[in-house]
Amino acid sequence: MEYKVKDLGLAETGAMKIEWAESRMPVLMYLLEKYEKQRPFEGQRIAGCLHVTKETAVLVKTLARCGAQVAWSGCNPLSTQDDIAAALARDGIPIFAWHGMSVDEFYWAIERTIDMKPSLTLDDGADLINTLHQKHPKMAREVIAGTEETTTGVHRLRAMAKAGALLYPVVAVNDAETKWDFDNIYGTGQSSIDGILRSTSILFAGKNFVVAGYGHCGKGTAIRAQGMGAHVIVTEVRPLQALKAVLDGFSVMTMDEAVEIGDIFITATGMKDVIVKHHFERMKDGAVVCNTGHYDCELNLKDLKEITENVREVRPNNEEYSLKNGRKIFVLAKGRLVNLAGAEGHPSEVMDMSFANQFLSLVRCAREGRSLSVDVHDVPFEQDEELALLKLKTMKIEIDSLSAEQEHYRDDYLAGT
Ligand code: RBV
Repeated sequence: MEYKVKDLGLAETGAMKIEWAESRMPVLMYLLEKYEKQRPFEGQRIAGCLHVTKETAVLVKTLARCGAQVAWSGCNPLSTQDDIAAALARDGIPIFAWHGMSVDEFYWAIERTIDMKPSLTLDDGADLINTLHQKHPKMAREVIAGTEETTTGVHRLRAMAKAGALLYPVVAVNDAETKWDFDNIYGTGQSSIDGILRSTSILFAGKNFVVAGYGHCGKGTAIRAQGMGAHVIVTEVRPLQALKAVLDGFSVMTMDEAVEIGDIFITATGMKDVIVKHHFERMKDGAVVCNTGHYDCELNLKDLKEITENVREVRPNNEEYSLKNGRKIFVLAKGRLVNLAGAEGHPSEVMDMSFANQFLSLVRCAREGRSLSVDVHDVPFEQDEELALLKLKTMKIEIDSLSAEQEHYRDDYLAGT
């Protein structure tokens, strides 16, 4: 079997972490038990491109135990946990991922997973789908269907579908309520703070914490920073989101204003050039800057380098930029996802729901993929409800249900007052 990881000797540490994650992912474990005998992926070749974390490893092992032949690469050059990659390689998964790979190596790794001629794909950020479409269109036409994990990827795939460029159907796992209303808010919120703390050990209380973008990820990060006593400032371009941030109790202003007072900056927009040269130039001495959006283009680090005299790594994932104006700015995780590069990504409990959605969506792709139109499809509402109920059950929380009489009342338009 072919694989490429940093050090196979790390496998035992990785295996222990995977076991830990399994114990906190009861919904996915329930689905494994339910589907293992049915083997819904018998004969399927699943290529995956998603952060190599302990939670992802649980998903990969679940797919393999349900009959799939799986090949894997990471979806970000800095997010692979080398001990997890080693554990998967030791378990016989063809995995091509290591922390700190170059962009060329990143695409090389994707190509190695494409070597298996996948029948199903799993993406986080659409890089695998994109590579298949650009470099191997003939093979792409033969893929039954795929899934997409994140907001940025779904945006790109919808644009591809609109332009008529999409060659096989894709399920937008990100848009399931049991994914984005939890993973994107509480997962990103906690793991981004985690990444900032591990790379700085900074005090949050009393700091001006600037969040660019008030989507689900920005909101999650804002509420968690506020909970730690920071004064949260939000910057936005969308009037509705800005208004929501105001009524949630945050200060809203332009980035031009925020740069003068911010102590910590985090971008969560999915857009490029959110913080550029004229912003960096006016930041306070000692400002900490990072990103939690999918790609590393939100902070324009090329701009920052142009006004910098010297760069040195002062702690893991923390680079000090000494500016020509005499101030210092600290950039975390080279502007890549601070929660995955600087910490371990979202906690297992929340990935349980995201990856249960991935699993059920892939089962759907394997069974019905050929009859899906070539488009971006939503996760069915029934799947969301089933997973929410399962999650509540594993938490030993019971809820009420409506009586037949109450159901009738809801739909009775003649009821009056
Ligand atoms: N993400 N995965 C993890 N612990 O495996 N953490 C975050 C993990 C995913 C998350 O679902 C999000 O949509 C995506 O990373 C962004 O690339």
